[in-house]
Amino acid sequence: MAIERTFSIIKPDATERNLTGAINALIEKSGLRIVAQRRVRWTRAQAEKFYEEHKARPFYGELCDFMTSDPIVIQVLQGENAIVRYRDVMGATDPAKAGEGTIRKLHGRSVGENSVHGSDSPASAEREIALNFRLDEIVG
Ligand code: 3AN
Repeated sequence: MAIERTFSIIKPDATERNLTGAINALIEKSGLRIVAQRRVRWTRAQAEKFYEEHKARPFYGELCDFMTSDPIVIQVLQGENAIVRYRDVMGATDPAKAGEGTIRKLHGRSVGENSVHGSDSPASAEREIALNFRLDEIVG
């Protein structure tokens, strides 16, 4: 299995509850390495661009409102099979359906306020990392 990079967001519902450290501990315990990290507040334009594939979905406006409501922590995670592995560490989109011990089961509040984002494919990971980090900010 190849070493991969994936893009992660610790969302506003989690930063607001001071859960950055608790979530990072779960990420690091899984063996994934945090190779870039920055706390930011997205503009509306940044959120709309990031989630443009969901533009037609009914929750798009609400999602962009939420993602700009408080600071977020954006990250690049690195490790073997990192994209699928981080999806496993996060758990299902709906925290009520997420497996025991996953970030969303432990900390998520609802399908919208579900504490973390992780890229869903190699193409998404590449796009999402490029939108948010310069190459020299990622130290593997
Ligand atoms: P995932 O983040 O698990 O890949 P997607 O790609 O289906 O989930 O959805 C992207 C994001 O949109 C989710 N993380 C979630 O925050 C939000 N979202 C998905 N479905 C809903 C919904 N029914 N209502 C509000 N927000 C939603």
